[in-house]
Amino acid sequence: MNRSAFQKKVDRLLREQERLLARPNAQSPGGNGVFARYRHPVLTAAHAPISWRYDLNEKTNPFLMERMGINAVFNAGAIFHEGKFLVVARVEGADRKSFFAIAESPNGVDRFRFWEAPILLPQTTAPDTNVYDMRLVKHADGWIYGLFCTERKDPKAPAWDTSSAVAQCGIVRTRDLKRWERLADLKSRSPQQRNVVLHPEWIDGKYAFYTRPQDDFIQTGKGGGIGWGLAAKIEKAVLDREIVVDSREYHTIQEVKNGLGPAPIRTPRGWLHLAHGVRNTAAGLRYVLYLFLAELERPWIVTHKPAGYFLAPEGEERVGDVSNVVFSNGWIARPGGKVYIYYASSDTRLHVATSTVPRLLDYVLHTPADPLLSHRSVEQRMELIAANRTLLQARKTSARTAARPDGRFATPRSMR
Ligand code: M1P
Repeated sequence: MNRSAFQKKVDRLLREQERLLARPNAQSPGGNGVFARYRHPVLTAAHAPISWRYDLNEKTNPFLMERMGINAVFNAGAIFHEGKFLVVARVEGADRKSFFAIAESPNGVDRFRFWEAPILLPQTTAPDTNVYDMRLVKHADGWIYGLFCTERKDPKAPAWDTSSAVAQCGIVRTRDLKRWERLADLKSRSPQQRNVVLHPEWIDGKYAFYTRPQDDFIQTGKGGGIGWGLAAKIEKAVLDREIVVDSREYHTIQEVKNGLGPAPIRTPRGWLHLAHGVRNTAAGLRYVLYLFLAELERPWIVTHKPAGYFLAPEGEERVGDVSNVVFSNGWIARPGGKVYIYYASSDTRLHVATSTVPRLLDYVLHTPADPLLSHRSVEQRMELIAANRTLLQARKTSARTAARPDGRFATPRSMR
């Protein structure tokens, strides 16, 4: 039987997508020794299944048009589950609504493929207008939790204001990432909450949360900073008190605001954290990622924090729906120490970078902290230059002694 022109078009769509989904990824050359970037993003709008976007019935869609476009696939929570690398991505439709969908990969760096359908999130009595940025964490209580931002129109906004929203922390839990139970939204004293993360272990028999209290939807007001609070139970979690663990600071990468990324990784030296910092520029806000370390027994005490950013937008990452942004809410540490960092660029696509726990620890333990003053920063650099001067001189001397008897230089081993 001859395939109709319509069927051939469908064949082509499916074939082209298969090619994209099967595309191998490879580490980008170069790098700074702290982490490695990869050549291709791991998820984009084009990775969303054809069946989520097209009506494949010739009778109802004779022109084979994309009926329900996908605008972007970005900020993803991540977990290693039953031998697979899973991410729960923020998928944004052309209608601006975000939703969550799981994609899996056999190796964490390529061949990410969405499960057949997105997550249909159970609702509370106040339906979510929008949801985004889920942090997945396997808690010591045995459940896998997903904490995300739920946004609803601000009921107090005047009639002319159709933009102001109230952001709060929604909570779901699951055992298999297929059936989700919705719990009550987190209650805290802050009028706005985003970037809330569940700590994976009990603290004094309580659930511990990293928060980001704010006065306003966009502006932090007198709030801001990464907060910390305890709740006696998770089913109707209430934080009576929040303390600030990592505050925003004048003339730093987190001058305007900051927020925790994924749940921290337990290491022998402390809890390793990945977070985002935001500063203002003439071109708008700039989001970068930074790392810090906190005490194991008292996770609210930060012990080490390198100056500046760990990862900033680069090349094509700098451009997208919200340009000059990198954001991460998911990473996976494997038993051998390898770390897969899922970060999104410019609210448009998802990338992976890899490193290892020892390497990241070395970075946080031995990179100087922000001295907060330009001349102190120059002094730090002078120390480095002075230490390197001695080493570079020693290299020159050893290269001279390695010179061949005929007076010509032997090629150093490292350059062969
Ligand atoms: O547009 C950049 C990011 O803005 C928000 O992050 P924050 O609350 O820290 O400002 C979030 O909407 C996030 O999803 C988005 O990537």
